[in-house]
Order: sequence, then structure tokens, then C-alpha cells
Amino acid sequence: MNKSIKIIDEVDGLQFIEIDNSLAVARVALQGGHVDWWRPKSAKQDVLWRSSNARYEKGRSIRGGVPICWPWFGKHPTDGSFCAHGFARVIPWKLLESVQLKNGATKIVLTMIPTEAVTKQLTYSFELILTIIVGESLYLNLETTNLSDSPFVISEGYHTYFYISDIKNIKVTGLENSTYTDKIDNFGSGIEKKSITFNNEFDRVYTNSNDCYIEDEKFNRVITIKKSNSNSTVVWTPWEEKALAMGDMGEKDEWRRMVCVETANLLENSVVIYPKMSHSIATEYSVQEL
Ligand code: TA6
Repeated sequence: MNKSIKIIDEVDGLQFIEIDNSLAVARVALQGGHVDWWRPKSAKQDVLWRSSNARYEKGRSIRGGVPICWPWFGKHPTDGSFCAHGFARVIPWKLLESVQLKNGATKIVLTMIPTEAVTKQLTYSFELILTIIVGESLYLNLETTNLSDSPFVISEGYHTYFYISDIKNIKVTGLENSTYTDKIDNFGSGIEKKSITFNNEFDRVYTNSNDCYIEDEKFNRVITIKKSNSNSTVVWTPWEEKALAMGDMGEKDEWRRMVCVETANLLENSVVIYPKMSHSIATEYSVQEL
């Protein structure tokens, strides 16, 4: 086993992979293939946000880090009894491989283990492989392969929670001139004219394949979100009332210190995967000084 990684059993029987190399520390829950922690050693502040009362329980998603939404994003298109954002984030994955890279980063490769209950929710068979590279940047690549004889459609996304100085201090750029669908405005659409600032609940899906940036003057930094094979970006903050109602968004004001900027493919950007073909969506997070 690679020396920079350690498998640990923690609360409620959840297993984690801990990674500690010369460049960064990270933790990945095998439930959900969920990076619940990553911090480059050079960073002055945390980069990912994780709720102080995140639930570490079998079958529940962890509030923070990088939840994987697959094979549908948001509500199931036809059956509301299926779990929101798909089942990939709440079922077991297993480690296939870990490699120490020459630049000091650590690469791990995971595959999802479909349970009997979730297999019943699908009409097709598939393979899902998640590659994570932990270093000065955090890289994720999710590859879906169609093992059936007919095409199928998925929506997907990295529902990533970023740590920020305060929701009122930041702006999200890279989405100017993109078309959006606004969940708060009854799925109305529009075109984003400027960089995004926040003074209320915000939940929009953008049709966009550009890289995005979270500019945070108080932290004197920008978080760069590189995207590959992703034609949607979701931007979300629950604001106070919804955050307090959710029960796992941390103490009173903790929600102010996070924003979700999600590399995704959904709505009209959902992906058709043909038999024996694969599709990959990738994202990479890094931090620069402003
Ligand atoms: O990505 C934004 C969103 O779909 C919001 O509408 C919001 O409800 C959020 O995700 C959180 O979803 P979750 O199922 O993790 O509580």
C-alpha cells in the first residue's frame, strides 16, 4: 500500500481513506467516494467547507466537501421517492488503486459498488470509476461506461462546498453571458449579465463550459474551478432560513462561510451514453493569490 494513504474506520462504521503527502492532506469517505476534506499545505485558509454537524451515517450524504451527484442531479426525473441527487453519494465505493505520483501528489481510483436496492432503480448496467488526485490542486474525474445494449441518459455533478470568508464578501466569475435556469424563480430563465454577488438565497443552473472563479478579497485569494466535459454549472447558497431548517448546516452562521459552485451536466446538458462507450466529467480546484 502507498505510504501516503491510510484506511481508517470511524464513526458509525464508515470507512475513510486518509491521504497525507508533501503537498496536501485529504480524506475520502468510501461511502459516496466523497472527498470530505482537502487542504493544500501551502494554503493559508481551508479551501473546502464541511459542516460542524455533518452527519456521518450509513445511507446519508455528508454536508460538505465534494458529494458526487449521479446518475441524476436534483430530483429523480420521474420518481420523487428516489433520493435527491442520485444514489452515488450514499452507497459504498471501493478502492481499486493508489499511486504516488512523481510530483508528490497521490492518485487514488475508486469504483462504486451498486447495491441490490439501487440496481432496481435502473434499467441498465454500467461501471462508474472515480479518479482523485490529491496535491497542490484537487482533481476529480468521474467516468461512466455503458455496459448495456441500449443507450441511457444521466445527469451528474460535483456538488462542491467551498470555504469563503463570508457570502457577502465574495463574487463568482466566469459565468457572465451564460443562460441560467433559476430554481428560486420557479425555473425561470435569463442571461447572467455580470459576475455573481449574493444577498439572498441563490440556486441557479448555468449552461456553461467555462472555468469559474471564486474571488474572495478578504482572504486575498481566488479559487479556480477548472471544468472538462461539463456544460452546466450550479451555484447555490441556502441563506439563513433554509440553512437553519436543514439541520446539518452547522452552527448559526456557519452557512455564511460556504458557497457551492458545481461542475455538472444537467437539464438540457444531460448526457446520452451509447453501448460500450464511456463519458467522463472532470474538475480541478486550485488556489491563487488575488
Ligand atoms: O445544487 C443545489 C441544490 O440542488 C439545491 O437546490 C439544494 O437543495 C441543494 O442542492 C442541497 O441538496 P441536498 O440534497 O444535498 O440537501
